[in-house]
Amino acid sequence: MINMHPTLIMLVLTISGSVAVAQPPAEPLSLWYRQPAKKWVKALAIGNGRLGAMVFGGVAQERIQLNEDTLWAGGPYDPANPDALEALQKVRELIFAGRYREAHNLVGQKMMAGPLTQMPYQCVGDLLLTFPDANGATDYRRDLNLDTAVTTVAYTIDSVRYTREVFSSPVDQVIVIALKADKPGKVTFTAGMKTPQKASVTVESRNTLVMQGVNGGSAGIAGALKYQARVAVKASGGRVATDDDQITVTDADSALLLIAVATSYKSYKDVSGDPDVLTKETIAKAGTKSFDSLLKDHVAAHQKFFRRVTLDLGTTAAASRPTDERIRDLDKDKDPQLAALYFQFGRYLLISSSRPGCQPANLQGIWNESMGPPWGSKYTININTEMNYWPAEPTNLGECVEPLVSMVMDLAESGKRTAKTCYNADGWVTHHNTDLWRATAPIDGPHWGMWPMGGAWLCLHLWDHYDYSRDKEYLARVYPAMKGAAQFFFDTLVEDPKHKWLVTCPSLSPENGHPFGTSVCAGPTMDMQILRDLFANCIRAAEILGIDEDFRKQASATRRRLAPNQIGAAGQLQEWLEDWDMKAPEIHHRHVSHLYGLHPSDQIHLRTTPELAAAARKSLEIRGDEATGWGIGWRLNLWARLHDGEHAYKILTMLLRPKRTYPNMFDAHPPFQIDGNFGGTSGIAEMLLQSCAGEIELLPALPKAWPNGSVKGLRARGGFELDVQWKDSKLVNVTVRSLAGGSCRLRYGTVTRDLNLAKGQSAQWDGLE
Ligand code: FUC
Repeated sequence: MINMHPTLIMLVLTISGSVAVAQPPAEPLSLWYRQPAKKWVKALAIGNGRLGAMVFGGVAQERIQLNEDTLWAGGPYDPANPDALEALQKVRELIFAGRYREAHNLVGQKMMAGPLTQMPYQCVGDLLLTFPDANGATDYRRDLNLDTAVTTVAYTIDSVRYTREVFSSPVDQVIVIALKADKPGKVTFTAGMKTPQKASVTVESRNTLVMQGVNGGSAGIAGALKYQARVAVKASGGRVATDDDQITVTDADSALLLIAVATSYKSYKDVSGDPDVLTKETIAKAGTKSFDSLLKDHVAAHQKFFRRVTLDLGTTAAASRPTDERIRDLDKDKDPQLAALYFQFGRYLLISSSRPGCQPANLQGIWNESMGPPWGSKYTININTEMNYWPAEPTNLGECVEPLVSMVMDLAESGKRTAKTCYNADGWVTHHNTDLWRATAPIDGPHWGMWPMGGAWLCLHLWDHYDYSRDKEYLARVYPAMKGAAQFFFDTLVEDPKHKWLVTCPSLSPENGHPFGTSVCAGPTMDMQILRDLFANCIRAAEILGIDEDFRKQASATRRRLAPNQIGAAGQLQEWLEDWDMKAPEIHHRHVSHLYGLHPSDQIHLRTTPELAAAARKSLEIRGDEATGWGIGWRLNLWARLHDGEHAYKILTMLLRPKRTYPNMFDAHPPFQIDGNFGGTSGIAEMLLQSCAGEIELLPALPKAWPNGSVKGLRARGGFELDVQWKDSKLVNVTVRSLAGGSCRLRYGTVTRDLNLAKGQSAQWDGLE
């Protein structure tokens, strides 16, 4: 066989008059392919925040794999271990005596949650559409248009052009499938459903498939949810026939399918919802609308968020090739648009998995085909959930943080019980994971679970949402949760006998073992950094709200006594209280927890703390570039904060290669984990604009590979929106709009410009003195 470039094949076929190979879609912000997906990581993801699907695009059979974001295993439960409190003092003594392994064992025996694992996120099942005699398809293409959030499958059989459009509408709360052909009477298929859940499938009213079931139990916690998926089939022309559990449409001109899914979940304490009523109502309402009006409303709701940011990093011929080939050939082709596509895909995924009113994006967003997904597809809050939300504020998707904020408000309630039961402390605490039921006790085992900082880290996102919006009403609403997180540490920080600093104990530097046979220790660097942010943000919030003077004083006094960042013998930022870094068993560990201070925090910054920044750089070099998908995503953001555009670019390239990016652009931990996508999106934004350490810095880590380009609509702290344009690797112009009124300092290299803008006012700058 002659090895011909696809573009050449297209040309030959075009000239010969029969175009059998699909052309690229008109919209450049599209993922597209010339064959159906055989594997899940090749299928295309759609979602309205709550209701998700993976669309495979098969010709003989379409598989639409469905998810709903409250269909998790189990039911309301409280896993706090009542034995924990009794062991706490002894554990602390063992740690301060350097008897770490004994402390580890005691934590394992007395302090871990019951059950030891949390509940997994699970799938709804599949809608299967079977097309008889669908052989010999030509000109096949499936694509996902990021600008409209619609996925389309199109192919030709016997001169009939078939198209299938699928989207998940945030307006009408249904997944819409339109099946069309360009000749009348050509749409014939059978619709059926299957699921690994305990459920049955029946046909109702001659045109509706109904799957109803209950969720599974896990680790001894019984399933407490009912769920229902309802598929209404409407054919234009032709005939509709049913049997027990299938609907067959024959010789129709077109067909429209609406899918509604609901569970009985109302809150982490209340599972009294009625999925039967909910899905019926949803279908009845959506069923009154035409396909065109469903589509129009869906696209408008999506574009309201998506179109706020545009990114141009330049385009080459590679951009017209199918997405899987571009990822495969990244090292051969010059393809800057792939990075822009990845950036926008991350924004698309956040809009599709985290709309207001939904659950936050979990380890897989909302996309999961399994009953027992990796790590339960939960909320791992020692990095992964936070990383999911890194791009939200900077890439102008502040509304998408709302589900995370709601979850933190729940945790502030459920974590109160854990704080009292396990530590006899006021305030609230949550450890390294949580789930739909807002479980807050330490899980999995001491090495991973004995980390009381998850809630404190999440509070950074509560503050950031204020800092980017300057919405005081919102701040007043979330402030009690921030304060409660701080109060827990007032009651549980202890004095480290050697230095007399205040430290967490027991704790650990997430998942990284120190040289003494466990990770369990006192006062790891990351904890101290998180607490410095938590206390500082509480103080600022209380000042803005004009309340809680005594609490502010206490926060400030406690903050001053925290263990400081320390530089070790290798010139590195120490990960622990003692200089253990070079003796730790895994010096190339995926987590880079002690670099939290450099990113996402700005406690360590090239300009304000240059020595610590150099030490952080050293730590990063020692850790190395290779890591899991999210590990690479974090490194990308860190190199951008170190203003090393070339190194950041190298790391970004590692993220985009097939080893870390599946053909459908999902991040490969491996397996699929969505945090790497979001870390990548955030990292690209950080290369172009940073809003930290009191300034807005333009093009701080621009790599040589992107000499010309522009980005419009990025957000900065203080309620600013910026458009930045550059040419020959130099800033040409920046437009700053103030959405809240206020001052800011812009920086380009060594040059700064101070601005004071009224609400709604904008200004321009060319970066020159
Ligand atoms: C943390 C990480 C793993 C994985 C899991 C979900 O435990 O260390 O790599 O991402 O979360």
